[in-house]
Amino acid sequence: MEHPILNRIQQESFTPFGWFAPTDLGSTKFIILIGNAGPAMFRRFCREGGGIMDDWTRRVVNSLAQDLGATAAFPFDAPYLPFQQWARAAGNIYQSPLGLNIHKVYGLWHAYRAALLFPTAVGLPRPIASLHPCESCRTKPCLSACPVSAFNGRKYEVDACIGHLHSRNNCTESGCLARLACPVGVPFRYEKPQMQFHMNALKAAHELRPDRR
Ligand code: B12
Ligand code: SF4
Ligand code: SF4
Repeated sequence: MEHPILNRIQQESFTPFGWFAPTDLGSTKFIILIGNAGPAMFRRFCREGGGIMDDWTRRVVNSLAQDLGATAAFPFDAPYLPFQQWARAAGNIYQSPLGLNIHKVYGLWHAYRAALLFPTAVGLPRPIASLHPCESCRTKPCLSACPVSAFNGRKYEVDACIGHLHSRNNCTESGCLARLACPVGVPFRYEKPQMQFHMNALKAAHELRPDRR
C-alpha cells in the first residue's frame, strides 16, 4: 500500500506490518508496528557496523519517529510491552503453535523492532484480513522438527532449546529447525549470517536472565 508514512518506514529498511487504534493507551491514538522481514534491515545493520542490534534500533527508530511526529516503544525494553498481541491486532498476523506469530506472507521469518506511537489517528485503512495459515496446515511439521521437543503446542521449553544450542551439532549454524520446517514465507527465511546472529543473541539473552545469574 502506498502512503507517505509507510514509504518513509520502508526507506529506512523496516517493514510496516500493520496498524491499529488502541483504546487503552492514554494519549496514543494510533500504533504502527514495524520490524524486519526479509534481509533488508539486517543488511543495513551490517553495513552500519553491526554491534548490538537493540542499540542500533533505538538510534535509527527514534530519529524516524521524530521525523514522523511519533514516539517509539521497543520490544526489548522492560517491563515488556505485549508486542505479539499488538501485532495480532495490527492485522494479518496470527499465533502459531510455536508461540511465535506467523504472518500470512513472511511466515515465522519476521520480528518486531518497534511500535510507532502517534498522538492522532493516521488515515490508513484497516488491512484486509487473511485466513490463519496454520488452520489449513494439516501436518504441522513445526511441532515435530525440534531435536529436543522444545515445543509441545502449549509451551516453549526454553531450557531444552538452550541446552541443545550449547551441545555439538546444534541449530546455531542452520537456524531453528522448527521454524525451518514451516512451509509459509520460505522466500523470507533469514540468510545464514542473520540466522546465526539471532541464534547467538538468543544464547546471550538466556545467559542474562535474572534467574540464570
Ligand atoms: C523474554 C523474551 C524471550 C525469552 C523467553 C520467551 C518465552 N517464550 O518464555 C527468550 C530469550 C528465551 C526468548 C526466545 C525467543 N524469542 Co523472544 N521475546 C521475549 C520478549 C522480549 C518478551 C516476551 C514477553 O514476556 N512479552 C510480554 C507479554 C505480556 O506479551 P505477549 O505478547 O502477550 O507475550 C505472550 C506470548 O509470547 C506467549 N508465549 C510465549 N511463548 C509461547 C510459546 C507457546 C507455545 C505459546 C502458545 C505461547 C507463548 O506468552 C507471553 C505471555 O502471555 C518478546 C518481545 C515482547 N516485548 O513481547 C520477544 C519475542 C516474543 N521473541 C521473539 C523471538 C523471535 C524469539 C526467538 C525465536 C529468538 C530468535 N532466535 O530469534 C526465541 C524463541 C521464542 C519462542 N518460541 O517463544 C519475537 C517473536 C516474533 C514473532 N514472530 O512472534 C519477539 C516478539 C521479539 C521481537 N523483537 O519480535 N524470547
Ligand atoms: S508449520 Fe504449519 S502449523 Fe506450524 S507454523 Fe507453519 S503453517 Fe503454522
Ligand atoms: S533452535 Fe533448535 S533446539 Fe531450539 S527450538 Fe529451534 S529446533 Fe529446537
